[in-house]
Amino acid sequence: MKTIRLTAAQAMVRYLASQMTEEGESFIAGMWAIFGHGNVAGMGEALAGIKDKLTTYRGQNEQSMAHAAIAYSKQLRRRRAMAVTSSIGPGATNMVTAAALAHVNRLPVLLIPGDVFANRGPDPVLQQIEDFGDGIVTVNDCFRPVSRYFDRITRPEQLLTALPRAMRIMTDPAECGPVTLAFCQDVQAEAYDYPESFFEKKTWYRRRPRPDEHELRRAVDAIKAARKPVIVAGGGVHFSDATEELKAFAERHRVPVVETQAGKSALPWDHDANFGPVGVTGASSANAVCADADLIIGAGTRFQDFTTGSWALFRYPERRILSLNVQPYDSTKRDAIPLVCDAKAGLALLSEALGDHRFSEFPANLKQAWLAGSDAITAAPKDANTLPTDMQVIGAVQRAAVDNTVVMCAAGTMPGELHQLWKAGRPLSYHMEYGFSCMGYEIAGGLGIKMAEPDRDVIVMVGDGSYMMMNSELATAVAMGVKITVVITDNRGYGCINRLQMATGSAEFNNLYEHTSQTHAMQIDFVAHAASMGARAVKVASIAELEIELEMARDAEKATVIVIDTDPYPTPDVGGFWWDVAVPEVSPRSQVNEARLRYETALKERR
Ligand SMILES: Cc1ncc(C[n+]2csc(CCOP(=O)(O)OP(=O)(O)O)c2C)c(N)n1
Ligand SMILES: [Mg+2]
Repeated sequence: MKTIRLTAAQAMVRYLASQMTEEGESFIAGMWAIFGHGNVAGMGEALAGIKDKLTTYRGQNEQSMAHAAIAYSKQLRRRRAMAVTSSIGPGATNMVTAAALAHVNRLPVLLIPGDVFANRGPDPVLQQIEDFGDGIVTVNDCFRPVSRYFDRITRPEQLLTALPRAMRIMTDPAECGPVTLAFCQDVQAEAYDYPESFFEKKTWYRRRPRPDEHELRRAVDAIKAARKPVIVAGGGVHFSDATEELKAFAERHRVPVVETQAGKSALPWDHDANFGPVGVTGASSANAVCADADLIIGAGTRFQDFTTGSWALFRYPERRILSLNVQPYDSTKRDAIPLVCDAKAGLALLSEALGDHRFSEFPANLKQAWLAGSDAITAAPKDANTLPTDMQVIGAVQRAAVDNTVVMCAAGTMPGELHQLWKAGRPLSYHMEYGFSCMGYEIAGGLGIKMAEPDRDVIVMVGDGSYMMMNSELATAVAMGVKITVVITDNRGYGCINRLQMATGSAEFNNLYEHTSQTHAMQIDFVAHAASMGARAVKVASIAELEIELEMARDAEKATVIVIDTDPYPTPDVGGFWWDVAVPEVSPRSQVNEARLRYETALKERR
């Protein structure tokens, strides 16, 4: 056996650079790195040595670097992924939130935190926590519940089994998620005679599992027995590249489609079968179809509470759920009839098996009524003297959008209102991280999206709160020449949580700055802040100015930040559905008691 003597870190990066996609690109599209003593000598030397084949990027925070990596993969439908390496201790734990985000959203990312010395020579090394009763616990054990595969590399030859397992998880459609390879810092530098064959190019083909024939038959029977089915299209439709099959299915069998946050843009907004966004942040049209449906057909959805209205939305008495999902875990939720398969393959086979079976006409008028209502609230304001609403900001961005625009967001007011109001055209023109809804995903995520699809116009929507939480990858985007447009809606605090607080009967408290314990009124100059990181930054005074600046941003030479003050109180008065947020059972506040009564009534609707 021919061998080659490499350090474990050299072997790791050499292996990663040899893993290919079906399309002939390297699966790992790059490595984000912030070095410390836990990875600079081992991983750092190895990455410098392979930089022609595997590019290393330096961001500003391990969490946001991982956000960029995750967004990159989401935008590419998981075809490629990125890796992130950190030192031990704080650099490592900074990535835990990002790991959880990738875990919830079923997205691949390879996290390589440094770890303590395997040989324990320096015990305790700088930043090592000490467990009094367990000799093998390190901070990296925090990654266990938020990784789909976790391993700790304590000997160089363990890479021979750990790395192929890591690749399998990241390329497996059902088990896809974050992989953490905690890399003991002494081991990174340790040499071993690796078989040369380990570094040969390897292609990872996409698996498209077809349904079991009995499951397929039961699914066909269930659909044929239904009178009013609806398809709930989730993120799996995009991951599987099944948008054409979904459209063909909906047209041929005339089944209405509604879209989750992750599924939005599966069908164009104006397609006859698309009844719009579903659930808590849904359209009246979609929710009416769902309330009436006797068969809910999930297509690549995990049925999270925003989709199901905390399980009160699908309220037809004898309704059943059929869950087409590549992951068995999702396929049997709420006693669903399982159809375990890839969405693209499964929808095509299901359609074939259904033959000419066709349901009655799509419900009339629902969609027109919805669009009339939503168009009214996104229209440019007549009165330029009042503070714009976030809905009007969405309208402006929509009017300024072009065919290849991707609008993205993650947390705050915007995700819900974009889900409701954004008119998505082509697939993946809408990128929402709403599995974890992580404040701080936005700017780094925008960077990742633009790296994945450099030709697309990427618009990041971010609230002032999320911007304040994490913004520093803006400097990275500017430095890397990655041109994104960031729209900051400044309502001076956490507007959406403030409204939720009021809706649950509480007084306004600790959300908007004016309700916090401050002695000097918080005033943040977002333009100066963004400009200090090298971005083009402007503040606009009106919706009309916003539209002009959005056009200018498209032709600008670098990343642009546009700041607009908005009103923290108004929300769409159309669409939407109940969401289960538990209201206190006892309280001296009468408003809380009233909210509790409403809550108890609403709970009775849950199925
Ligand atoms: C990391 C993180 N912390 C807390 C939350 C809970 N949370 C959701 S939205 C929000 C406020 C967002 O404020 P902002 O970005 O200004 O948006 P707004 O609702 O004001 O438009 C908070 C605190 C979260 N989603 N993520
Ligand atoms: Mg805000």
